[in-house]
Amino acid sequence: MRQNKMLIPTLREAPSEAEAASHQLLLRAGFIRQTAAGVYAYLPLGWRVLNRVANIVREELDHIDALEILMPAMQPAELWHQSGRYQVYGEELIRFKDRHDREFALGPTHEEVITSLVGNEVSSYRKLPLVLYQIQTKFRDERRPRFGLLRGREFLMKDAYSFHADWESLDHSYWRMYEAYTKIFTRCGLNFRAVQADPGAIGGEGGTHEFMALADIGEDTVVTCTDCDYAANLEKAEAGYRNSSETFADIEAPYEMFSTPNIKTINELVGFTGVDAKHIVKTLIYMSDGNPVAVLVRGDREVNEIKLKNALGAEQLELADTATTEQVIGAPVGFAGPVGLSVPILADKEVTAIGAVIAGANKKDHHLKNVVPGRDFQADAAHDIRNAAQGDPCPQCSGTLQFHRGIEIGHVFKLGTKYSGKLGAAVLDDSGHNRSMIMGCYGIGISRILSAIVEQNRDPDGIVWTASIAPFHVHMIVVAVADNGQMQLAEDMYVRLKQRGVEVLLDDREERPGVKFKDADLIGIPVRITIGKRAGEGMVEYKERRSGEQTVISVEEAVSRVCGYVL
Ligand code: 9G3
Repeated sequence: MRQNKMLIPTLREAPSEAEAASHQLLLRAGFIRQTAAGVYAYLPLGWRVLNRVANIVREELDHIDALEILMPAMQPAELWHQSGRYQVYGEELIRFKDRHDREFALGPTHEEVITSLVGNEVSSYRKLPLVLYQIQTKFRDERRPRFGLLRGREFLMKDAYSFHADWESLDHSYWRMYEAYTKIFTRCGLNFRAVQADPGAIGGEGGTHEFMALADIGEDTVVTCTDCDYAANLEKAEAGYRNSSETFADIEAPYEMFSTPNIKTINELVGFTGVDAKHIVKTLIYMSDGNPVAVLVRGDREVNEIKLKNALGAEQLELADTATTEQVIGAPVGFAGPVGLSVPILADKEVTAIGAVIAGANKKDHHLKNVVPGRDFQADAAHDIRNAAQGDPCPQCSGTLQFHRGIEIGHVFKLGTKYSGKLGAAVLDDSGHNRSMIMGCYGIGISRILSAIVEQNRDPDGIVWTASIAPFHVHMIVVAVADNGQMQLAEDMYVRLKQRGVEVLLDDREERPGVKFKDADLIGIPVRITIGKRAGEGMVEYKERRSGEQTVISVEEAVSRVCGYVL
């Protein structure tokens, strides 16, 4: 491809609103342009990379016998009414009416559409298992789209759905998809972890895994163990417990009230008493499906609201507002404690074995000390409802937990019959009974992967594309395009590389060499071949973008080295 005929509008500076490095670089290198907040156009280079990633996904999914289809983005609202999700999703679900006033949604995902479609077309268990996938634009009206392609409102996803007669068959497909994801992300050159995750609103029984690309810009927290393969999203990560040998002196002393004028937060209490936060109990009042519940965690811990919601089996969970909290504890917020409360108490497991602690007195400007859980109050239940913390013991081995930031690039779910039951996708089993199909669903954020790759593969000069998904394999630069000898050598070399399946971007622009080199570093094509004054001797400069290594070698040597490096 001749760069003079290409559209690669590189920029010296990124627009100020671009905060993430990948967002800045994809804009500056001329890969994408924003059309509206969270809505992007892919220019030729961006489109080429997007297709390289999509084709790797296709190869690996076709390899596990998944069938590619394409579903519509326009989804009739009736399907969402049937699944009961039309109300669950608020403004994030883009709704509109057609000219006949019929309601539609722009598809954020396709469980309803695919389940209805398969339900209509498949009725015998002999047709199962069936794994269908599409690579298609999704629409989610994020309140705060940010970081370019990392969190857009219109994005490219590969979403796959599997249909089974039994759980064993689902399990088989789930792990084949899991392995396919591992191959896909490895071929994309990503540093990723597969982590145990929480199914969230999508629901479904039997577990789910997220694939996380490690990057500081990532919104998720990935928890891994120093010694074993334990890995989980912080939403789900368990905190290991070691029976603390620590005993507590004068535990038989009764609790007693003491004055803490206007001391409301844990930090203020630590400062005022000199007692470490781990000997303080934090009491928070939550509304669980509208009913108040007191939640207790150690003073130095954070409540994990996903674990809490799962422990309570609540549909709706949120912190009680100030008025409700003050009504429940009979005192101002900040003096809440478990002793003498009239609402159910759910304690984090750690609190039940914590020994004598300080807690709120449920009385303005007062706390209690020497409170002993189990003696001075009874928790109605004890569960792991706290966030794991860096340095916690691993729940699987004697190692310790470490935190990383991660970008979710893939997610695999066991759905069970959550959608097939509601949308009537059933098959006759071998004894003639009608059974709802058992489903799995599997997503990859194709456009998000571009940003994840750039976050992990860049340097001060620009992007450093991995050969497997680079927009071109070779960036060929002619120093003096007016010099026939140089141009002729370039043309010959271009043809020889093309014949070997090497994709070449030939920079034949009337630009100063410095500008061409800066653009080449910014765009990040893996190999740069420079044709300059030694063209007459058949010598060219060969440079690898990633290592920066450069040498002057013969055309022949350059051709064979390029093929060895990029194919
Ligand atoms: C919605 C809106 C946003 C959503 C969903 C529905 C996320 C929704 C979860 C999934 C689960 C899997 C198949 C591919 C892999 C992920 N955001 N999810 O269901 F209406 Cl507005 O999409 N779907």
